Amino acid sequence: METRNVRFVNRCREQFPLHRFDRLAPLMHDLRVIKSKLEVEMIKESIRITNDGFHRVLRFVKPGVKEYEIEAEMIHEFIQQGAQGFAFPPIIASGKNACCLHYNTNHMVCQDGQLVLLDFGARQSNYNADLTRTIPVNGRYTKRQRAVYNAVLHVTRAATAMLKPGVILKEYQEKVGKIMEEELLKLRLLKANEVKKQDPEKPLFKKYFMHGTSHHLGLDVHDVGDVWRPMAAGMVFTVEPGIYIREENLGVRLENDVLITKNGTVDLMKDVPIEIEEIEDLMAKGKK
Ligand SMILES: [Mn+2]
Repeated sequence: METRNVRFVNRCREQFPLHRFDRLAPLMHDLRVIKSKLEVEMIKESIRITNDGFHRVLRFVKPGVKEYEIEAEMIHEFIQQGAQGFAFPPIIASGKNACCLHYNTNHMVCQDGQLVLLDFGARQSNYNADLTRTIPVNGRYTKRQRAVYNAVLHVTRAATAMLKPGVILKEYQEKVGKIMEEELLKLRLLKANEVKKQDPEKPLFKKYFMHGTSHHLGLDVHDVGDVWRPMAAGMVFTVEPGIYIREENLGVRLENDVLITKNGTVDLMKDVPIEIEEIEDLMAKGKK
């Protein structure tokens, strides 16, 4: 069937036979992956508002709050600051809900002793932030939660350091998998002898870390961009490893947004608390 678009293209070709016709999308995608200075400023502003929302949540969370009440705290901060709203439907996942990757019904009660995973971001001027933090409902991480959290934090930092001009996203993803594998061995979630004989096409770490580490960020949260195009200065990526242990009703993910430059990676979320001590301190202050 001849669609409206095809009719339009044919008419253009007839009327302007000497013009060159190309698809616009690939050209736009190419332009969109490299952010201008102003675009980076817009992303930073969305991140700043997102960080304010996170601080508000740190003061608010305690046993008995509902996931949707946390969502309401976030949107209150965003709208109050003139943002357009959420960059995407936020994930507020307490306890085992964190193991369900796209959980966003946000209807459960946060229980004492659980973690709550927060994956959210503000959008303003059409540019998005994409943040994930995993915080303890009662303000203190347990020993096990700490161990898993710090494993994820280690992978986040190692992965961030790997992002630089020339790197191919697909190859980077494989290297991140190796680092995650080491962490899962240390946590005794994987056994060394089983890892040794694993099928390289189906590495065992995927049981606990089953999604990609990074995506482009910009006008879309999952912004356009060719995954085979080498990284270049001006690209903005998320870094978001996670460990999800269904047997323990425990899931931790951390996510920062970073800018690639000629002289290394700039963590656009360096001001957003991520260390366990910072988060526990801020949560304790909020209770006073
Ligand atoms: Mn993301």
